Amino acid sequence: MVRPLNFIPSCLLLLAPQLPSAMARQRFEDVFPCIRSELIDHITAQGMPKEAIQWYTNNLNYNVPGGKLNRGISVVDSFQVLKGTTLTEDEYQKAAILGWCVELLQAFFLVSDDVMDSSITRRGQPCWYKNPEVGLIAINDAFMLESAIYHLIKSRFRQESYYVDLLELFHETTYQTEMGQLIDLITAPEDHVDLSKFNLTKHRLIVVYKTAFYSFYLPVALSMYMAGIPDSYPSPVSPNETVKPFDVALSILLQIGEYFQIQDDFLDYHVPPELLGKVGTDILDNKCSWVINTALAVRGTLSATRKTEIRAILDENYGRKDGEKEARVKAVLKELDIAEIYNEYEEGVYAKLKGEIEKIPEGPGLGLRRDVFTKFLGKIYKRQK
Ligand code: GPP
Ligand code: MG
Ligand code: MG
Ligand code: MG
Repeated sequence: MVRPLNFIPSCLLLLAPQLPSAMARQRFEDVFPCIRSELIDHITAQGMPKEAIQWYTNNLNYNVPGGKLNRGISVVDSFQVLKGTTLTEDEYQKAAILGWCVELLQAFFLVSDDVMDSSITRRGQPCWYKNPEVGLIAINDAFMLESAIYHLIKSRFRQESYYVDLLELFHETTYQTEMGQLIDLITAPEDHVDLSKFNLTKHRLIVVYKTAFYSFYLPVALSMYMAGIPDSYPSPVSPNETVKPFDVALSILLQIGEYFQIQDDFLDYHVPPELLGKVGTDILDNKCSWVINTALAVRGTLSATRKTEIRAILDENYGRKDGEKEARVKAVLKELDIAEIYNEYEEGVYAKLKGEIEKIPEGPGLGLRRDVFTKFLGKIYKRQK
């Protein structure tokens, strides 16, 4: 494989203040082999047989590095913003290791989620458990991906003052995601449609717990611990006020996470597969998505007769594995002008978040930086895929 970026000396990489994203990605990807070696060396030193070492290597290679890596890379990006000056090689390595721990957590979730959802493919290949030799061993493989996080954090961060903060954050985030998974599984089973279980409040709860804590808050909070951001500090613009930076970050990032998922739900329904890069299946799959919840909510503005008719159409046609039924649902969504409601939502949430980010007090010392959030928001605003 040709990898031209390897010809750039690492001293030049260190000097570059803003790496173009392909280079930043390559540099992050290049840390994965070190992490894999450390994990493999460890189980080898435990005296595990050759087959187990090979199995674990396959597990790591198949499930960890093949995704978009946005979560992992955002640990590094946020740390860079908070630190404000170019990272040393050691600082880069540490941030990247925490980034890969987020990717390991994601791999643990996805390997187990695919078993629970009876999914067929993931990241363009069969789901891990679908490989005939794997099957339900995938459950143990998922546990090992999770345990790898704590092995790496111990080996690299045991001496740091924020070691316990990292552990608690990973544990709490995992628990929150499991709660989200629970409500997702019992609200929208694929084989039993019951729209009376759906509403926008439930949707928000599922999204925040199942996705936003681990995808948006976790990477930023990790970088904040690494950067030494204190739990609270006097506001640099009005010193009588106290800033609680982790609370501020949590509030903004959970909202960004919800916005991101609402986009995902809307694009699944609205964008043709040739533009989206995948076929949207939320309607067929009985997903508790923003689109169906919004449709159920706006029925309130229609005449009583049309309201009843629309509810009957949705009850009969939503979540059935049938293209004609899906088309009937889509016709109702068009009638209700879900696309217009989405545009209004997007403008509103963007303005609200921009306003909240601008209110973060910034000073010359160590503290939260608005740029951590504006970067996230800028990347997703008006995205089409
Ligand atoms: C994927 O959601 C699953 C998660 C984000 C968290 C899983 C949590 C566990 C504790 C296992 P999904 O099933 O809605 O999406 P996809 O279509 O990617 O499977
Ligand atoms: Mg799934
Ligand atoms: Mg799922
Ligand atoms: Mg989706």
